[in-house]
Amino acid sequence: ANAPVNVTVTGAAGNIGYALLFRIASGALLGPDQRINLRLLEIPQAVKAAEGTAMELFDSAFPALGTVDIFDDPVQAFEGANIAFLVGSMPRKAGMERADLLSANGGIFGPQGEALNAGAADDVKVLVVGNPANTNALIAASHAPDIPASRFTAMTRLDHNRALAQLAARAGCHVSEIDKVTVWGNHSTTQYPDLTHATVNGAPIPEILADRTWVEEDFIPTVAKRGAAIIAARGASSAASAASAAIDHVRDWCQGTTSSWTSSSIMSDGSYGVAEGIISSFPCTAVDGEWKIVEGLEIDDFSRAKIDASAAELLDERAAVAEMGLI
Ligand code: NAX
Repeated sequence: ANAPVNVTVTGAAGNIGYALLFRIASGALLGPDQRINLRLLEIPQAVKAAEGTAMELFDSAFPALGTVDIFDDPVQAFEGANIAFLVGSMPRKAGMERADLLSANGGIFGPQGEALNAGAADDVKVLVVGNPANTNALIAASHAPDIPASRFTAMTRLDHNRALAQLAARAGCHVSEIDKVTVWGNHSTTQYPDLTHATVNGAPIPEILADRTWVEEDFIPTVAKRGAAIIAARGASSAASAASAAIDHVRDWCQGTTSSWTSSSIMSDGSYGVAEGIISSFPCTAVDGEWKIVEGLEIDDFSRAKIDASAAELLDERAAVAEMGLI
């Protein structure tokens, strides 16, 4: 049998944590035969709730689950981590200034980046889910000089999955029949879900793309604002779908992508005119444990403007955290 894999989950007592931990422990992440040791990080006030979740994990008698340890200190929680899900954060609340939002998250993701740098395993893979996810990932990466920046990623897989679901409904097909959809940019309302290259059962979709009213006024805003629609309906933000997307992201990263590509927020190398040094969403494959940007796609004028606008927002966020000394 393989050695156990150490998986650290921050914000373990929260809504996404509650959905994510049971999927990881059930084998959905690395298969039913890979033993996983869970390391849960919470703030001191939420440690007791995390202990309750750990009791339920214990009671589930998962064959793939090894140990479960709970910490309120990031240095201990990231010790030996092979995979880290950074879920706990300070998301924007009504009336919050951007500077307050970014500085609160700098206080979380700076120290977590340092702790990862100090103690994580050499092969550590980091997925930031906590918002503002892309810039939080940039902050963590900048505090971990010994870890390749390519190991810090942010989650746009939920946006990608939402785009697949919306297109499947429009095309009258199953999501599994769709390929070559991309979410570009920031995990925010400026994100650009791009259907230009999309196929259904291997065939392009010119009739759907010709319906610009649907693409521009229905599809794009529906995907970009889906989080708010879920809150309006459930009275709580997306949790199980976010956890499922987090599993999809890390599973594909470790085991390889199975479709032509998926969407992943990774450190830009300047591809497609997206400035270097921001963590932005691209069409990506995962091969041998590394994300690779799918190069050479044609970008039309509409897409160009949308990609540029979301990259500009990420550059703005980077400038703001740089000015505050957070990166
Ligand atoms: P909850 O508020 O239910 O849970 C967050 C948990 O994080 C809490 O238990 C809190 O105690 C803990 N926490 C806070 N600071 C921490 C720290 N410094 N170290 C460790 N734990 C800490 O939120 P939940 O619904 O689980 O959402 C978590 C995050 O995911 C939010 O930032 C949210 O905005 C973000 N999302 C990101 C998505 C994405 O697609 N990238 C989609 C879903 C979600 O909205």
